[in-house]
Amino acid sequence: MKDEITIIGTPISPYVRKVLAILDIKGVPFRCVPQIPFTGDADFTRISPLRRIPVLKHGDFTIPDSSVIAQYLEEKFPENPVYPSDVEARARARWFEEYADDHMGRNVLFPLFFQRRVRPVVLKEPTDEAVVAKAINEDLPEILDYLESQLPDEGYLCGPLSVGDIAIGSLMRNAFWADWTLDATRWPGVAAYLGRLYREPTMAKLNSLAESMLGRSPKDHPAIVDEFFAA
Ligand SMILES: N[C@@H](CCC(=O)N[C@@H](CS)C(=O)NCC(=O)O)C(=O)O
Repeated sequence: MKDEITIIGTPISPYVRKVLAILDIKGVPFRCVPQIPFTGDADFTRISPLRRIPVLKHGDFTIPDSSVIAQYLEEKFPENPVYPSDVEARARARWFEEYADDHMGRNVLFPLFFQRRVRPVVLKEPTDEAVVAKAINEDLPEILDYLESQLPDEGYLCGPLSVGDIAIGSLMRNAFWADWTLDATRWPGVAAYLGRLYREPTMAKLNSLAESMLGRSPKDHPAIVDEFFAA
């Protein structure tokens, strides 16, 4: 279909779930092609020069990068906004999105999820335990201290649920899938915040989709995803 939206990328990726969550919140229909990273061919490199997921296709238009896609979706489909209307709150939401995608991506996702799940399962390489230990003992505590200092007692980081919360919640979920546990006595605000976030219907739904794919062969993933979104 001419105006069909397709997201290329496995929902196991927090960057992919971020854009799927935005589409779901906005009620925009889409298809998802659950491509696994690190396996792209020359065709994929043409649409994603950094060979990363997600990539959005909207009719004839194609663009990579979750933050660019998120902004595009907000501008194309302004209903049910995920960027706050207040300028300062919007800047903060973009900051938390960037903090999650970049800093938490490098210091949480890659050392934990990549080392413990992607390396052994997808790349057939051993986990580097020193990298995992540094993330758990040094980088994650610093990140959680920062988030704890920024969180309100109730609600979300910048008022209503925003792209910043979606990015942080999506990324942290992958840490749990890498057998990490959050010390709720040391970071009670973060624990309560993630609890609230994961009870949001969109987040709950996408987390359960990704959980149903973990541990299943990649060749089963397209059928799992199609069935999930057809239901
Ligand atoms: N800044 C990018 C980061 C996306 C990203 O790093 N995706 C990972 C999967 S979680 C990927 O495709 N990695 C493959 C690679 O780096 O070669 C975004 O927000 O879309």
